[in-house]
Amino acid sequence: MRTCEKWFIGGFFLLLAGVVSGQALPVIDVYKNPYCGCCGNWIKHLQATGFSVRVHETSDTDATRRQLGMPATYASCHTAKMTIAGKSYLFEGHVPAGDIQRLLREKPAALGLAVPGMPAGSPGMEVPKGQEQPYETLLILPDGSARVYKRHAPGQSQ
Ligand SMILES: [Cu+2]
Repeated sequence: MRTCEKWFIGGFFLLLAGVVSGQALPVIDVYKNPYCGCCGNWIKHLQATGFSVRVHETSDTDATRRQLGMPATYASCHTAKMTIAGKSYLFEGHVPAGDIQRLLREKPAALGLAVPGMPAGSPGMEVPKGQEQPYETLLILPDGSARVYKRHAPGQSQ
């Protein structure tokens, strides 16, 4: 086999692996205000990681958050929902895709993840270097309490 053929076949399988792993990531339903720019940037961040996103526009994100069951204490600009194997998780705010992937692996007994507020430097909230703030991704437990799931240092949004 000539080298170029090997490269071609190798490339094909890499592409196939990419497609398969992309499809393995579940769909995330995102509820956001139509005028929210940083919500749109967070959606792009999810898509770049391989998640499929369905966007639902709402003029009242507080009401949507309440309906979905995310406690208002952890509020941010958008709420998302993902269902895997009959189990649903909620994501509030600018949660890094890497934390969602970890949740998919660990499947904890939890309501979901939240990054309350809109910390500068979180995915979708990109700011010039040096202006990022540290933030935490919280694991929201079924009783509504929270524990730190991941600490994010300034400059590493993932
Ligand atoms: Cu935001």
